[in-house]
Amino acid sequence: MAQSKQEAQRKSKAGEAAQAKQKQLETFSQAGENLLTTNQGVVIADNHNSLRAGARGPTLLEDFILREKITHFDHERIPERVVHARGAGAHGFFELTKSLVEYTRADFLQEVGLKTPVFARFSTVAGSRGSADTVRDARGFAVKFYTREGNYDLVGNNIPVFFVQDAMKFPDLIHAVKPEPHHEMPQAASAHDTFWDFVSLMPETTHMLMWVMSDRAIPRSYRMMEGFGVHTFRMINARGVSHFVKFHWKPKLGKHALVWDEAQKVAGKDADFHRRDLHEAIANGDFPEWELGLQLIPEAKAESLGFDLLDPTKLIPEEMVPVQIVGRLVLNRNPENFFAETEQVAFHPGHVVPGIDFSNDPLLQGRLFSYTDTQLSRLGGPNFHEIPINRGVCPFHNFQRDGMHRMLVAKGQVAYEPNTLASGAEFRVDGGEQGFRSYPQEMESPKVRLRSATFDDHFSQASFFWNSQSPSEKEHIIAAFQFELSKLDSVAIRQRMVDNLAHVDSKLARKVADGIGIAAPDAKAAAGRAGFRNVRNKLPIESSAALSMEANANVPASLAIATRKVAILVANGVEIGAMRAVQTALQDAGATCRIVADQLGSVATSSGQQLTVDHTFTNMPSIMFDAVLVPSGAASAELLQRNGAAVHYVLEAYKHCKAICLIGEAAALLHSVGITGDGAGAAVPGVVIGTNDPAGRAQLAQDFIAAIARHRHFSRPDIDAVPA
Ligand code: HDE
Repeated sequence: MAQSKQEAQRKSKAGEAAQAKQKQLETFSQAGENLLTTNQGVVIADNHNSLRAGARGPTLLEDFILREKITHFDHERIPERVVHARGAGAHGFFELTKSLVEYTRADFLQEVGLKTPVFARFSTVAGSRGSADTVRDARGFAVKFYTREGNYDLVGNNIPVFFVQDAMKFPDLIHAVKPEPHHEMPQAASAHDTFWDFVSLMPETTHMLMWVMSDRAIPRSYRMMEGFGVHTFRMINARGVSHFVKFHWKPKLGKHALVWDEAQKVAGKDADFHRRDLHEAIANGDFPEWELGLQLIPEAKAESLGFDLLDPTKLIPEEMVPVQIVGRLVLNRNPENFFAETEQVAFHPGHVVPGIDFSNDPLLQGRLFSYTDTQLSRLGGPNFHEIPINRGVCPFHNFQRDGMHRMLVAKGQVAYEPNTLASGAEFRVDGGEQGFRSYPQEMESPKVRLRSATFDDHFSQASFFWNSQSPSEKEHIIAAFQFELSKLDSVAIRQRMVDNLAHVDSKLARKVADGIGIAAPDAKAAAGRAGFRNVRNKLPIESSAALSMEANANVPASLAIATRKVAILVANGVEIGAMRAVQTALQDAGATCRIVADQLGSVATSSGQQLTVDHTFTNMPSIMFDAVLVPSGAASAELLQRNGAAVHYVLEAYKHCKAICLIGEAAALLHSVGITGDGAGAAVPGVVIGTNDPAGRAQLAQDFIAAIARHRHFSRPDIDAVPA
C-alpha cells in the first residue's frame, strides 16, 4: 500500500514536478508579522527594556524574554564551509531536451520536457564567507536536482580539471592555499609562498594551474561561466549497459571574464559583485540559463583515448568526443533567506539516483566520504537531510533514528528490518525495479597504495591548454604567473615553478621568468626533482578552440548584449539627441543604461531639460559597467574633461578594453590624453566615435552594440601606457 502511494507521488505529472520544491518550502516559510512572541509563543509586551530591579537597577536573571533572545543570538553562527565558504545560490529548474533513455534509467533524464526543480550554488574556493567575489580562484558550480527518485547533486567547478589526482592530497592542497597559519594572511588569494611551495613540488597540479592563471579564474559573472562535473561518472541504462560520462554546463550568455586589474579593484569597491549580479538578474527577470552537455564514452572506447579517464587532471577535448546538449538549467527564483537556503544547503557528489554511478577516479572516491562527514560538524548532526532546502521531494523512509535536531516523528514499534511486527506480515527490503544497484564492475586486484602509471603524464594537457589560447589570453596567463610569483618571499620557489613551466612551453617559462628576478628556466632541473614524471602522451590534436574564451566571445545576436551594463557620463549642457537614440537601441537589445555624473540630483541638458542622475563617478566607477557612452555637448564635454574622476572613468574603461562610444565633442576625452588610434587615422578597437547628427544615429547604435558584444578589445595598441 505504502509502496503504491510512493510510486504515485514519484510519478506526479511533469508540470507539477517543477513546482514540487517551491511548494514544499512554502510549508516551512514564515512571513514577518506585527506581533512578536518568544519561541514558546508568548506575546512580548516590551521589546526595548530588560527586566530590572528599579529603573536604574541591575537586570534580573528572571527575565526569560531577554535570556532567550540573547542566547539565541549567541548561537547564530555555524561553521563556514571548510572550502567554498563564499557563495551565492538560486532556485530554478532543469528541463530535459533530449531523452537519455539509451544511456541511463534515471527518471529525470527520460521524458523530454520534464522539468525538475533545482537549487544551484556558485562559490569561490579559498576565501572565507565574507571574502570578495572577484578574487583569482576556481568557482564552484553545484546543482541539486530534486528528482522524483531522490536528490541528485552535480557538484562541479568552472574548470574541467583539478589540481591533484588523489583525495589523499586534498587537505595538503587546501592548507597550502588557505591563509598561512601563523598570521592568517592572505585572505582569498593564492599569491603566497605556501601555495606555490606546494604546487611547485607537485607537477600534477600544472594543468589546473594554467586554468587558474587564465581569465577563467576571474569570471565576469556566474551567469557567464561554464561548469564541469570534472570527474568521469557512469550512466547505466535499463539493460545495465554502462557509459562513461563527463558533464558540462554551457552558459547561454557566453563565457566572459574580467581583467585582473579590474577584478582586484572590484573586490574593494563591491565585494558582493557576483552575488549581486546573480540576485539582480533574477530579480529583473533576466533568468540565467545554461545548457547541459554530455560527453558519453562507451566503456570499450575509454582505453583508446590516449590518457586515463580516471585521472581528474585530464579533460577530454570536445573535438575528440563532442558535447551533446541534452537539457537546460534556468535559475528563476532568488532564495527567500540566505542562511536557511544558501548556507544550509548540503551538496554531495555521492547523492546519486538509479542510472547514475561513480567511476574509480581516486579523487572522486575520496569526495564520496568527505561531504556527509563535513555536514556533521557544519550543520550540527546527522539529520541535515531534514533541513527544508535539503529535503527530497519524494517520500523517504528508513529505520535510521534519532540524533541531533530530529524533526520527523517516526510512528510505531518497529525500527528494524526484517520484521513482522510493523504490519503483521513479514517485511523484508526489496527495492525491486526502483532500487539503486551499483554497477557490478569486475574487480580482482591486490590491495595497494599505488598510483597507476597511466596518471604519470603531468604536462601534455597543460601544453594543450596553452596552445589553445589566443595571443592576448597567453599574455594574461604570463602576467598572472608573474603577479603571483612576484608576491613570494622565496626566490627558490619562484625558480622551481618556472623550471616546471619550461615543460609546458619554453616561451611561457621564459616570459614568466623575465621581470621576476630569477635565473632562466631550467627544464632539466625540474625533471631531476622528486615527484617529477617525464611522461608525455600525444593527443591526436594540437589545440582546441573550445578552450579559448576569446575565440568564443560572440553569442547569438538575440543575447549579444543582454543584461550588459552601460554607463552614460553626463554634465551640464549635455546633448541628449543621439544619446537617447543609442540608449533606446541598447535597452531594446537587453542592456541596462545608467546616467552617471559628478553628483546625484540632475543635470541640465543643452535644451534646458533636467536629466536625472542615477549614480556618481565614485559610487559606480567604470569597473561596475561593461561599456561607457559619453554624449555630445560642447559645454558638458569641457566640464567632463576638467573633471579628473570623469577622465579616469573613460581611461579606466579604455585600459580594461571595454567598448566606449564617444559622441561629438566627447571624443576629446580620449584625444586629449593622446589616444588616437595608430596615429594614421585608423579606428581604435572597440571605440566608436559618432556625431549628434540624426542621420548617423542608427548606425552609431549598431556599431556600439557590436563593440559591446565583443566583450573586450584586447588588440588596443597602447594599453600599458594608459595611466588608470
Ligand atoms: Fe569539494 N568539498 N572536495 N570539490 N566542493 C566541499 O563540502 C572535497 C572537489 C566542490 O556550494 C566541502 O559541503 C574533497 C572537486 C564544490 O555547498 C567538502 C575533495 C570539486 C563545493 C569538500 C574535493 C569540488 C565543495 C566543503 C577532494 C569539483 C561547494 C563544504 C577529494 C568537481 C558546494 C561542503 C556548495 C565543497 C571536500 C574536491 C567541488 C569539505 C575531500 C574536484 C562546488 O566536503
